[in-house]
Amino acid sequence: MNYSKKSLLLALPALGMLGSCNTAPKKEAVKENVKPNVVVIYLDDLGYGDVSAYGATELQTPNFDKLANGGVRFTSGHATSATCTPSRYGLLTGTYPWRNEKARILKGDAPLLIGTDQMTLPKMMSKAGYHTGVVGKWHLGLGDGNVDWNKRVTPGPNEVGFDYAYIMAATQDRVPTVYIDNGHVDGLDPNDPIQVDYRKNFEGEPTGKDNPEMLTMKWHHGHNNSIVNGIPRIGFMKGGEKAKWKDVDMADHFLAKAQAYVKEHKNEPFFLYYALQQPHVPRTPHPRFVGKSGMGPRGDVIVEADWCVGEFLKTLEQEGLMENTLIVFSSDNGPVLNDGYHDDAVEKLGDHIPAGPLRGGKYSLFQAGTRVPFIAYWKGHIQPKVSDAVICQMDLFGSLAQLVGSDIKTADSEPMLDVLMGKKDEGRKELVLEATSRTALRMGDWMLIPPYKGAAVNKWVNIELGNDKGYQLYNLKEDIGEKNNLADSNPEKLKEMIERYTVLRGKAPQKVKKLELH
Ligand code: NG6
Ligand code: CA
Repeated sequence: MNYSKKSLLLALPALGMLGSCNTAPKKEAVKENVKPNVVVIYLDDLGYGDVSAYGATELQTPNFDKLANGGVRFTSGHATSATCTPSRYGLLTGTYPWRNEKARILKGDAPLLIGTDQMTLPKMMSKAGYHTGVVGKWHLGLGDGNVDWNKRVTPGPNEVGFDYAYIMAATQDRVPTVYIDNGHVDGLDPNDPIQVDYRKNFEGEPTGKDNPEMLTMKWHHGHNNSIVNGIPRIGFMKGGEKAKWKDVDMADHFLAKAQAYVKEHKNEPFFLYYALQQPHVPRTPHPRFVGKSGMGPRGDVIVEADWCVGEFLKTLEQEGLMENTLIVFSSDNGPVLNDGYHDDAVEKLGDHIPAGPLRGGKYSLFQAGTRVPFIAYWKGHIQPKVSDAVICQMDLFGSLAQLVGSDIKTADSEPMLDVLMGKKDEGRKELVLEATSRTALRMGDWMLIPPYKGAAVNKWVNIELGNDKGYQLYNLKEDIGEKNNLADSNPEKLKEMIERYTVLRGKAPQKVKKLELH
């Protein structure tokens, strides 16, 4: 069904036609508002079990829940990958990230990963008549590999389909720690130019490694380069003092930009990708959220993100856009506790289980790596329901193309608008999932993890990665926690899935003789 043709609303702008005879009629005298707005709210490292509507009992997320309980709450919604960059690549290009060798966790000065000639979700929406915007975390590279941060940083989001882009380049723990407004570092003083380097420090500049006395947050692994706001980061940076973000204000800052975007574009169809930075490290709740979860900063920033979503929804309501806006809510990968800083995430966890019933977490081929909260909400158009259909963020491309009446397709995105809208329960038949360049296959209720060398557990983050020297086969319907490996007891299913995996990946799984210890 093409929803864009359903509701034709012609509105005469107030008084625009009533001017004196001498006043020429305004160019846009008649406005068409025929297409629903689309907002993708995307969290960073939010786990399947981090949302109360998904079963969290120790943490309350009333605003995430409002979407989950008032929309389609998917129990098998997947990111393409268990880390950020590839997942965002899958979401925005509608193609599997493992097709692009470079789709791995990027440094803050990495070149733009998406080709400017490549089809993207915002380009497709743009061609369908939408204004397109991104606010928040980017982490898909910028420039051509040799960026001068003191000039317009290009190519970037504007060159791959976003009319408006207010972003941080990579992650909150990576330099440059500045906001970028349509390619320009926001608030940059030309007399204090920014320099960024990921290989070596700038002479005389303090680092987390050498200047522990300057730190307000201690690093655990990695994260011992330049110090900004007392927090040691990944990568070295010099200059740009006035432009540096204040970590505790970041949530409010991005929220205000997302709200302003909505207000500015409420009279035209818009597509907004609102990419929050929480609960990725460094976890820096604004003081008014400190202590609110009883779980330390990780819980507090989830409460903060929930509040941001609530405020954002209020803006849609105030502007009268709720019935005309489809909201998709999800996360780029699964949860992690200690991701490189001493921030009490482990110590204050209590009874909370960020992965819910799933095994693994961020970086893992087990379910918790990629199976994340995934919600579609549209007041008056989507009826509340829980859907067990398998759906992937990559499928938003095809599904939104159906919504806006575009016939543009990508290699891997499946058009699933009826599934997204809760009208159909059959989702994807098969889905290749990725975690740090390893892949596995989900087919219906079945999960195949091929043999991989490498540690079974990443000892730094204390997460089971899914590596084993033999095949792993799980029936997710009966064994959501992937505890019973059925590879030996169900050789037919194993064979069928290995064959399918080989076709989809274009290569057979590797053989592994021995597992590495760490
Ligand atoms: C890792 C970082 C981790 C996080 C991750 C990216 C170290 C030791 N660890 O390399 O802290 O930044 O990259 O996370 O540096 S993601 O969600 O953006 O993929
Ligand atoms: Ca992430």
